[in-house]
Amino acid sequence: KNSRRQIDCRPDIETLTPVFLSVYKSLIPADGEKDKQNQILKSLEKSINKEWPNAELHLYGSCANSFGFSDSDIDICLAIDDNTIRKHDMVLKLADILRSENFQDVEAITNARVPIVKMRDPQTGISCDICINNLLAVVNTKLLKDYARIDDRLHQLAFIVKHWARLREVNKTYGGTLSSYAYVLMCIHFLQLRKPAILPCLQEMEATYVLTVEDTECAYFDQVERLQGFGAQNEESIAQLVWGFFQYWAYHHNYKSDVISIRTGTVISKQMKDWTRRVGNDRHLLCIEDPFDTSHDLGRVVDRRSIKILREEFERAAHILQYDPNLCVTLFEPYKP
Ligand code: 3AT
Ligand code: MG
Repeated sequence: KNSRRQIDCRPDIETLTPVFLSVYKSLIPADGEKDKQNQILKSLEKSINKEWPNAELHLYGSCANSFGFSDSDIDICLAIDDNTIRKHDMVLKLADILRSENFQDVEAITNARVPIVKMRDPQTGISCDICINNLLAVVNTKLLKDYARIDDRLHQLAFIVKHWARLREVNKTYGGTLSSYAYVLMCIHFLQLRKPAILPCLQEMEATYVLTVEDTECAYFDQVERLQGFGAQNEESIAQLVWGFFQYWAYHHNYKSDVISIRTGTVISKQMKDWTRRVGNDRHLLCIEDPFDTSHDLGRVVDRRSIKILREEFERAAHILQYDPNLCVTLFEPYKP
């Protein structure tokens, strides 16, 4: 298919860097956001410790991995060592506790892959999802945050991609498209594969952080302050990278055979993972390996219908980035059915 051929980037690409940077800046949360989050965490801790004195709360997801917008929800993990009560019952009990402490819109969601309690903090109006003992998510949050400290271009690219995905409505796992977490992994992977590389592969380096969570060993090099300037050999601007990211997912990714893996810093084969056929609801049409839970394909939610939508959106974005003079408007134009 000749659409696979390498095409040259539009000649005026550099004029777009300031435009992308201003979009990026408009999405970064203000300084006060962190204080609000910590305030919620404190009041929650107080309420929960009455019932479970040994419970600890951890922030995870975009409020802690540095990839959050100012209006992102807060994801909280309740860590508790108690084998006497099932997770399902714990979620129900947690919901009761929060209701009695006057948190708003409290709702226990027990039938999800990860059971959670949803609620809203009355003081700040911020919505929170609270899960129980999901420590792998706390560790992958730290990994993303550490990657973000190596090169600013990851932060910029991921914000722009997340913003695009949200407006184009391809950021809904229940609709068969991808989670924010999956998009950030796609950005990390893309920057690991630039030549010269903009990001290293932290899990292939000497491990300075090691933690075993539910029989999974999580190990990687986390002294990222020692990697400042890692990507300096590569001078690509954010405009070139956004262009390249969509070119890759529109025309160069091999959907038939490849799995992207930030754990190895390469693409690996579906064959090797035994992700070649549908098993249950997992179809493996777009494969993204979780960095720690390596049996988990973050693209598992993608089905026949949504893969088509996703690929059309990648192609749409690539086309706009290549040809559209008014690109910032069209690229981020809200999806209209
Ligand atoms: P938003 O800004 O809320 O869209 P987020 O990074 O908080 O982005 P999610 O709310 O989708 O992303 O997920 C919250 C965290 O849960 C992110 C990641 O640490 C973890 N997580 C999400 N999906 C998965 C998954 N399929 N496997 C493992 N961890 C996941
Ligand atoms: Mg979130």
